[in-house]
Amino acid sequence: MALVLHSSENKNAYKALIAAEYCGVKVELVKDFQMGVSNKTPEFIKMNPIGKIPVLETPDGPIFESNAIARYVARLNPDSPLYGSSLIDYGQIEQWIDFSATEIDAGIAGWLYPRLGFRLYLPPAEEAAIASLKRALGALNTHLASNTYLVGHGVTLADIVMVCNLAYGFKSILTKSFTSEFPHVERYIWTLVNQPNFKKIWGDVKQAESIPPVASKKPAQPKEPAKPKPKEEPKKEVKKEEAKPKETVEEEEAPKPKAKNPLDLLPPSKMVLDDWKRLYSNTKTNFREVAIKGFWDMYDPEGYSLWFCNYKYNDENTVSFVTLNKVGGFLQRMDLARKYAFGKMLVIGSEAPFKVKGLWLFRGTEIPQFVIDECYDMELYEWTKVDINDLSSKGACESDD
Ligand SMILES: N[C@@H](CCC(=O)N[C@@H](CS)C(=O)NCC(=O)O)C(=O)O
Repeated sequence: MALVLHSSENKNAYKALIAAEYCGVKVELVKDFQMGVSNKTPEFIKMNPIGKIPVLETPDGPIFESNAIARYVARLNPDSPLYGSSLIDYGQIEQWIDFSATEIDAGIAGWLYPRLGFRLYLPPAEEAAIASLKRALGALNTHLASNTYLVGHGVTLADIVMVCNLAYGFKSILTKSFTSEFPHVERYIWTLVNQPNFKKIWGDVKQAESIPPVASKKPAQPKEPAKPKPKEEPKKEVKKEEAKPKETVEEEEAPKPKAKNPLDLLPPSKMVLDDWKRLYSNTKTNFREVAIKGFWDMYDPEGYSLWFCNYKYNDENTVSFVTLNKVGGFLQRMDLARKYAFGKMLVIGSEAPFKVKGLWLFRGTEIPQFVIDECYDMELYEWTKVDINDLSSKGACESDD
């Protein structure tokens, strides 16, 4: 008789389903499970007082927590290889299961969930989540440089838990440009998700092509109380997907027709951005006389506009390297506007809190909409258009440079 798993399809349920495949045990998802409904009934709350999925119903009582469920399933078959063949194998399998939960899964969640609106979004918290995830992936990468599997020479429960957490991350937020720093982790996940017992449960795993944008347009203020977690949509017939965040991710994955950038349709300008960039980089001395003068000679206020930006939350800039990373990240993200923009950012002050400000030149007389839409940092700055007829602001541009 099959054991019943109360859950929608998601990475946590998949851990038990994959373990069951390896052990030759029958575990079936409950029919017509509706997230937000089925897990709120008194019967469900009796099985898991916190009302979260998955829950495994066994003849001897229910089990919640996905790793505990996967461990139970793995032990149902005493001959299963999922727990290795020695005490040290067992210890290391448990070690990687815990590492996967506390370092990998927590790091992915810390980066992804605020962006999906499930947690408060704060840029410094995001920086910290990414840094800690990179540290964990770096360690994993080093281990996998000389090991095909986490423990021993075959798949164990540690691989099942790790790959489920990683696969969810790869689908949702860990883009190729992020993961290429960890080539052994890449080799590991793609090898394992293509093994039949994984593939049967996960189907095809496609790596996210972009990082999901921050759900709320307005950045959360530090003192704002945490928003209640949005309720999950009742589940219909959904196959092989993570429960909540997948909708956002799938929308991101849908191929979009490549539209021409509206800025390419603007009337031609006498100012050639690349000429300015070349002049800027080639001017090594007499900057003011050569580059600044050259800029004002070529500037076309009908085809371009200049903008000051001031970081809105300077009082949070208490650690210099975090502030520099934040600005570095912003510049990296603004690379998407390279063809239509030029910017200079400054981190000011020798003591915390550091001030962050900048000056940007954009094609067109307004800040391009695609930049506002695609670079979430834009809303973290106060933007003021430079009035070039106002000599004081013109002077300010020069002194900033
Ligand atoms: N640590 C738990 C996490 C379970 C969990 O967060 N489940 C989510 C869906 S993947 C849930 O049930 N959320 C509903 C809620 O928060 O009320 C496990 O591994 O089973």
